[in-house]
Amino acid sequence: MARAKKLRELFKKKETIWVAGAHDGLSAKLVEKNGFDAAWASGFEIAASFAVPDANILTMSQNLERSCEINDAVSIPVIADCDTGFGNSNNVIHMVKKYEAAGIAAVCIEDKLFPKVNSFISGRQELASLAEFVGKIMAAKNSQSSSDFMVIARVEALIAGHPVAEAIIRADAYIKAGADAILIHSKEKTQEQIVDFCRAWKKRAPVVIVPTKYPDFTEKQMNELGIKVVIYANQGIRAAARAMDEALGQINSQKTKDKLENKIASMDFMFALQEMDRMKKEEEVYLKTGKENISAVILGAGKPSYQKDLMELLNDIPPLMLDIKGKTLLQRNADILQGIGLKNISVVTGYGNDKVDAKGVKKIFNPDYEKGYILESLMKARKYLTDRVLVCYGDIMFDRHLIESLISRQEDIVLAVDPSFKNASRGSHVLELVRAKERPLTAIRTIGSKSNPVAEISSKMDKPSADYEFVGIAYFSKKGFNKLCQEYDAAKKKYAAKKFNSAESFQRASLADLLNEMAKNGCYIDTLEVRSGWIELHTFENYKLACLACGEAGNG
Ligand code: SPV
Ligand code: MG
Repeated sequence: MARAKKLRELFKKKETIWVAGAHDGLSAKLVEKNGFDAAWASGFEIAASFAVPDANILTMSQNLERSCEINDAVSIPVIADCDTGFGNSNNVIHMVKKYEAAGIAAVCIEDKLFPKVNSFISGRQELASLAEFVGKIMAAKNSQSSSDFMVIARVEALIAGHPVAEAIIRADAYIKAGADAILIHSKEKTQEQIVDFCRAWKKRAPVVIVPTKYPDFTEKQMNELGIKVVIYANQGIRAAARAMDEALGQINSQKTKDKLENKIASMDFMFALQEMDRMKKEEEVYLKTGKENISAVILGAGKPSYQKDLMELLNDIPPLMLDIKGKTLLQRNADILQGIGLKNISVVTGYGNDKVDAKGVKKIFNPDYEKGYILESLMKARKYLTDRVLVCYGDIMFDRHLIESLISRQEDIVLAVDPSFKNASRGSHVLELVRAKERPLTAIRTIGSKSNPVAEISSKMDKPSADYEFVGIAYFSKKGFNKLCQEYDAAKKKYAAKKFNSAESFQRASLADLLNEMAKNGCYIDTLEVRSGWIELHTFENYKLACLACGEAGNG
C-alpha cells in the first residue's frame, strides 16, 4: 500500500497517531523499531545533523534527499517538515511534486516568512500574510497527483506572539483552502495555549501538535481534546547528541574507556539496523563468482602421528583444530576458500570427530578412518561432490594465491607440486613424490609454468628420481573427478585386499596411489609448480612457521 494511503488510513482508524523525528536512515529505523506510526523528517534534526542553524540554510534538495533516505529506511509513512515551502507559491508547487514523487506521505508547511528561523529562537518570528499562505496551501493541494497525499498547514501565530483567536482565524482559512490538518505550535512551558486552541477549534479538522516545550501533556488530555497527531520532533537527535558527547568524552579521558563498551550499542545492534542479514542472504543468491560449482573437500579423518613436540601441542585434538594465532587450521583454510567464492566446503572427519567444528563447513564422518586411508575418506564425500572438486589434505595450511592458481587451470586434473622438497624439514614424514614427464629446469623459474604432466607419483619414490613433492592439494574438473571415481571403482574391484601401488592394500591407499594408477593408464595429470603458499604441519618447526606466516610467532 502506498504510504500516503497508509497515513490516510491511520487518520481514519487511530485515535492518536504517534510520530517521532528523524534526520537520516538510521534514526528513521529507530523510530520504526520503537513502534511509532510515522516518521517526521524534521527540519531541525536535519539541520542539526549538518551542524547548521534550523533557518533555511539548507536547500530544498538537501532536505528532500534526507527525506528520501528516511523514507527508504522504513515502511511507515513519512511526514516531511518543509518549513515555509522553501520560498513562495512557485517553490511550493515544485516542492509538492518532488516530495510526492519521492513517496513521502505528507508535507507540512508553516505560515512564516522565508527564510524562517526555528520556532524556539527568540526575536525574529515573522508571519506570512494570511492571503499569501492561503495561496501556498491552494498551490500545494492543486499540485498533488494522488488524493491520498496530505498537506498539513502549520500555524505559527502563537509562536509569533499572537493570541489564540488569531491562530483560529488562520487555521480556519487554511482548512478552507484545502489543508488536510492543522499543526498548532506553541513555545510555552505548559500546554495551556494548545488546550485553549483545541477548545476554540472544536475538532473542525484534525490537529497536530509538537510537545517539545510542554512534555507533560498526557495522552488522556490529548485524546479528550481530539488531538490527532503527536510529533516528538527532536528527542531522538538530542538523546543521540548527549550519548555521543559522553562516550567520546569518556574515550578521550581514558578513565572509564573499558566500561564504555556495555553502555554503547553493540556492533551487532548496528549491523541489524543496517540489515546486514538481508544483504548476506541476497549475496547467497546473487553474488556470483563463477566458483559456486567448485566443491572443496578437506580430508582430515586420520589419527596423527607427528613429531613428539607437535603431538604434545595437539594434546589429543585432531590437527584440523590446531590453533594458529587464534583461529583453527580448518577455519583458516575454510575462510580462504570462502573468500575465493567457494560455497560448498566439507571436511571428512574420523579421529576426534566430536571436536571438529568450523563455520561454513559441512562435516562428513568416516567411521572407517582407522582401517582406511585418504582415498577411502575422499570417496566417503563423493556423493556431495557433483561438479568441479578441490581436494585438500587436512594438515596443510595454504594461501589464497595457491588455490586461485590451481582452480584457474584448464586441465581436468591438476596437482599442486613443489620442487623444493629436498630441503624441506618434515621430520620422518613420508613425502608423496612426483616424477614429471620432463625433468623441470630448476635453474629457470618459469612464468605461467608450462604443462608438465605426472609420469609417476608415489610415497615409495627415492628423492633423486623425484622432481616434485605433491603438496596435498589437487583440482579436478567435473570430467576429471568423474574419471577419478571411475578409476577408483575399477581399481577397487581389481585390487581389493591386494597391494595397490605404494599401499599395502587398496583400503590403505592414498589419493596418490590412485593418481599413480591413472598416470600409468595414460591419464593426463597436470602439475602446477609452486614454491610457496603452503605449509604442511608435521613438526613443531612447521607449526612455528605457520604462526609466523599468520603474523606472529608461536610460543617456544
Ligand atoms: C522540526 O522538527 O524541525 C520542527 C519542530 O519544526 S520544532 O523544532 O519543535 O519546532
Ligand atoms: Mg522544523
